[in-house]
Amino acid sequence: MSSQCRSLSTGAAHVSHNHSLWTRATVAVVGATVFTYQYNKNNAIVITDCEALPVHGIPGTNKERTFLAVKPDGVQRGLVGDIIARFEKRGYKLVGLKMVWPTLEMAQEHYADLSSKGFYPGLCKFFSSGPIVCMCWEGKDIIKQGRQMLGETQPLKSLPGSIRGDYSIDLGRNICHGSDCPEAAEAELKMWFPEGVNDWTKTVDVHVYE
Ligand code: DAT
Ligand code: MG
Repeated sequence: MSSQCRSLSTGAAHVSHNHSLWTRATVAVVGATVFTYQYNKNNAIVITDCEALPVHGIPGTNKERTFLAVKPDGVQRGLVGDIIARFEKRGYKLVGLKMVWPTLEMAQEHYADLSSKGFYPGLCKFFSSGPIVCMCWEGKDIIKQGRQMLGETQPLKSLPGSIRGDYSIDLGRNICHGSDCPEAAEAELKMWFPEGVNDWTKTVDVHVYE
């Protein structure tokens, strides 16, 4: 149950209505969270079900989400804070964050779509050579904007101002990963955040979105 659900459940407990006992099930939508509630014998609202956002959010809305990772080279070079700061300062919302040392099998699963490429074994070996920092970021157009902020796959083609354009030179040491489409974001977020993320409300969003 999300904290939003818990707080509505608590906050609404004193609301009183004249309904028959336990007979009415009603659905409310608060933000993107769907609640089903009933009135108990004291005419208090009781939340009976709370459907939180899926881990991949809602593509095409302000609750779109993507999977970004600082790869082993970015962690070794001390770029975690800088990369997080870029997304924070732009106004995006961090909803998931953790350090993971991927096994070779996890790397192979993550890059499964590239398994036919000659560089796949080396890519997976490097990706599992040390800890990575896994992030789930949320906001309008975050999948495409995240890719732009990362830069081109080939660092030498990445513009200054992008993460890869500022900090990398060689293709196999390009610092960061970002989902490239909604389908990839869903699969990658389900893989790296099976425990889910945090559906928190960012109060400054009124100064980020009009
Ligand atoms: P991206 O990371 O921009 O999504 P990708 O998914 O095509 O790029 O490839 C994954 C990673 O594999 C990429 O960040 C670096 C490496 N890679 C891609 N193409 C490569 C190539 N031709 N030779 C060596 N490594 C490559
Ligand atoms: Mg890719």
